[in-house]
Amino acid sequence: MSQPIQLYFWPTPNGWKISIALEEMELPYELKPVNIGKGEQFTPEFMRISPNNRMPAIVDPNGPGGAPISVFESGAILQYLGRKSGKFYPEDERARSDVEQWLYWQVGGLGPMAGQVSHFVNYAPKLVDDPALIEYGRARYVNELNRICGVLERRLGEAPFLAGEYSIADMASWPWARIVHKLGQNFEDFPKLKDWVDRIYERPAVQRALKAGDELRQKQALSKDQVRDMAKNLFGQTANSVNDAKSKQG
Ligand SMILES: N[C@@H](CCC(=O)N[C@@H](CS)C(=O)NCC(=O)O)C(=O)O
Repeated sequence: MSQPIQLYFWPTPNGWKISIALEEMELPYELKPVNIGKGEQFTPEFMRISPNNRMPAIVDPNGPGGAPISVFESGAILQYLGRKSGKFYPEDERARSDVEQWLYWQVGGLGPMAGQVSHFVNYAPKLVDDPALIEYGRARYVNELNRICGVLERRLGEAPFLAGEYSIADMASWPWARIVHKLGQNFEDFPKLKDWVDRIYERPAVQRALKAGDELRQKQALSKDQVRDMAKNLFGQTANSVNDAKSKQG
């Protein structure tokens, strides 16, 4: 009997990429919550699995050769799961190359840029007293995300899914794309993007993935004090601060 894959997870867009993939691929898994606001990403146990102190990460007890394997970085995890299941990551070289282009585009572009907008829209205003201090950074990332939404809109005018057929590239992009209206963008400007967001939302596996770990999610807007508390763990990290946090947790 194969043991479930352990998914080190917190309910954020990067975490949902992997719970969606596991549900779509029908791979048994168990959630291992990593409360990143409380600093659980710095424990030596977690950092052995994810040296970048970020979730998601997985441990597959039945990895290659039947031995356990751990994988960090959402793109690498999606490729691993796609190869393991033989689903949503085609073997044909042309089709695989299409998937990889859009997957890497997500992990190198959409994800980091949307993440920066989220910082400037959701957190920085509660951390900095003078709004003028954040305006340049906010506008830079909101504009870049707007450009990226334009790329998605053009692509989804040519094909129903990013790589033609539904794939791990859509699973990577969807959790960020579905919230761009909260990140300074207007869905009315991107109707094909909105239609693709809605079509994927309807998928039963996506619904199941959004429910998994839902109880971990903070439902109300965070107060200034809560943001300042989280900020101690999440923002302003340096090499030394990560080493210090790790040794305190160890
Ligand atoms: N490049 C990483 C990004 C993952 C990431 O940024 N995860 C965030 C949550 S969305 C995290 O774990 N943050 C913890 C921290 O900043 O210490 C991936 O694609 O897996």
